[in-house]
Amino acid sequence: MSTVTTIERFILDHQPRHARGELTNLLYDIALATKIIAHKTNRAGLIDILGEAGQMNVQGESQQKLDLYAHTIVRQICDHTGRLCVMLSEEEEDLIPIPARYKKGSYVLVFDPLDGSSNIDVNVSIGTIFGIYHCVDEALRGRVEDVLQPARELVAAGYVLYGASTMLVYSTGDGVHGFTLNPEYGEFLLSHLRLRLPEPPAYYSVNTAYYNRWSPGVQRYIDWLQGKEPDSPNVSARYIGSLVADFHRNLLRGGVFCYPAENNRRDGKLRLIYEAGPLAFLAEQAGGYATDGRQSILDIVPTHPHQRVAFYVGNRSLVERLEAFVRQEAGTAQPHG
Ligand code: AFP
Repeated sequence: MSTVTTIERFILDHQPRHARGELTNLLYDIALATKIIAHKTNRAGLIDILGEAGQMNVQGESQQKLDLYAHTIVRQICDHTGRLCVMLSEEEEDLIPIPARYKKGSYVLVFDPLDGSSNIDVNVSIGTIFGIYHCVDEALRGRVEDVLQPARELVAAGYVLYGASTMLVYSTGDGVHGFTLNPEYGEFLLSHLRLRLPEPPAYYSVNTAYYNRWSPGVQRYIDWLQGKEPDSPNVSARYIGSLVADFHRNLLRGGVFCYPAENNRRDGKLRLIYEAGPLAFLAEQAGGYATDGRQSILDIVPTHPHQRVAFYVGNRSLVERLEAFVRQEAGTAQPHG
């Protein structure tokens, strides 16, 4: 029988020698929270049978929207363990402080508890995204400065995909590793060691319904992806509309995911700190690249916790080509090979 590696074992084996175990335990807390979320999302279709959101279910408990439920689970599992100084969630406008009655830790957790939640009702894959930073000043309790760090400073990042099976994919800066939840044991087991974006890439992913809202440079880039230029790549289109699922597919098959800025939405739709940043970190760890069109997502210093950003991520060859089209549009084009 081949060796089975649980996520707990893997995280422990891969922590640096000087580690105090705080990050290891935080990653394990996140894995635990997402196992609980996975259990709940798997029962999502039963809500119609067992009770609508806002009503009492058969156990007499009030039903919660799943994204709020996921937010609460992560928050409750992580707020009292002494590993965090502050949290930021897509589901809460304000920073989430660690209550004064609990010990404060030295890490910062940013997360989107359930991304793609409009897909829940139609049984399409959804996901949780997370990023972990060191707090800026260990002597202080969490402040906004702690979450306004560029993604290049991430200590770890990852996502959990609730799909045909549940997968946790993460990196602490030493490659990207994937674990598949075995529902019989309730354990994440190592299934994908050192993921790399394959070449040549297979897919491009973008919502072409918004074509008329994009700048001419972005339109020309999408035309290029669609095979309209002599040097177009040979890529096929796939778009789920669920960021984690689109990113995951492209990570395994190679490709580029695009969510451009639009005429009426100059900063795009996706969030920098807890969506684009962590996925950009993973992409670079897998040999890829992420940009807003002008600079690496990893170098953007956020000015607001819920800031949005245009987002292109995937194989470096495809993503850098977008930057070339944008430069060309700005009239500062470099000759492209
Ligand atoms: P929802 O959470 O509203 O479903 O949005 C999902 C999402 O934030 C991200 O997961 C998708 O990549 C993107 O939006 C899809 O947006 P469009 O529907 O505008 O293409």
